[in-house]
Amino acid sequence: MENSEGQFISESDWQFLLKQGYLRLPGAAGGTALEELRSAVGGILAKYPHGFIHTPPYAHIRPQPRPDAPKPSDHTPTVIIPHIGFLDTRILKPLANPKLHALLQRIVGADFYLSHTWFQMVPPGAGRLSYHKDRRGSINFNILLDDIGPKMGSTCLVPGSHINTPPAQFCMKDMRTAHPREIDMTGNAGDIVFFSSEAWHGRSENNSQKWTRRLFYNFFSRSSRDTTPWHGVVDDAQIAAAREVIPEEYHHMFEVDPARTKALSEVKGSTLKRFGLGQSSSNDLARDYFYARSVYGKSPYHPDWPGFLLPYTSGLVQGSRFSARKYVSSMRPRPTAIVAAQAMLSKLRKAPVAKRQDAD
Ligand SMILES: O=C(O)CCC(=O)C(=O)O
Repeated sequence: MENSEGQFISESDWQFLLKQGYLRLPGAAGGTALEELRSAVGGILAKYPHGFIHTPPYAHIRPQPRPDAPKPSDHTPTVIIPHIGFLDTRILKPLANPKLHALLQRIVGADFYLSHTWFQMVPPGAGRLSYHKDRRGSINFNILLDDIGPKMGSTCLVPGSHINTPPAQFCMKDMRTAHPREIDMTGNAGDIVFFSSEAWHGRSENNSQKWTRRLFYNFFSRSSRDTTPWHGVVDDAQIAAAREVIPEEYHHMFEVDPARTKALSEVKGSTLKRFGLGQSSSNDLARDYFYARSVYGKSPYHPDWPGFLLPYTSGLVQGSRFSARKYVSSMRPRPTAIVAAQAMLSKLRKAPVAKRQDAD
């Protein structure tokens, strides 16, 4: 898993990732690594053939196995196995690679977390997952366990949309339909595909006759999250077993320390910069705008904490400079009016009835 430059990815691949928000690495987990991953997943699927009932990742609830197969009409029509790296630690072995570790550190800074691992198997006929952006300060990669072509249930994404774009709901008439510039994260079994959580992304429909299987790995910068989905859900023995397959100097991936995150999340600078970096802003337009203005095209490094990142940033923010024109011109009047009306309605619904009557 290294290229001719002795790195996990070449400099031109790095530039591509910065600009486009995704990167395909053909065969990076191929050969015996792929065989081992498939064997581990096969053993887990034999035990949990229908996967687990969907549980929000940060609910800190232990997921329960599904008694029956998901149906295409279900809210979650795919077979999902959360925390799969802790069910068979062979799935975590790719993370022991120092070159991969260095790349992840370049993206999510010193002391990053392994936030989440999961497996997803997409049945034939499964529909699309709508476009969205996820919380900031993280990076994902998939390992493809099957050859996956276009419209076979892979992650889909709009290239370059991780920078200078508002949340998808302000920009798309229907977030369930394919964007004109959409690409599918296709490839062969054993390929690794990186994608930014901040790009407009979703999952394409599976129009093929085959189930398609992928492993997901998600990492967070320590200044952007004070916990992980697995914390309090997997037991101590599982964490100890996971640490066994990872060199000691990378054990920070399994260490949760909210006080440290709190210290790292302190930001100095203008009121607007502190507002922009005060919370993960992917669905709040005003905060999102000031975040964008404060970080794009600039160094993400925290001035007071060498090697650590400013909260909610990643190494990818350096990819393009902030452009107010590009940001605002991505918005569409109708979707924006709809989001604004929905926000107003939800505020009214939350207001106490007496207060509303007074106002009337
Ligand atoms: O590939 C998929 O199933 C969608 C992934 C996704 O939306 C995510 O990881 O946030």
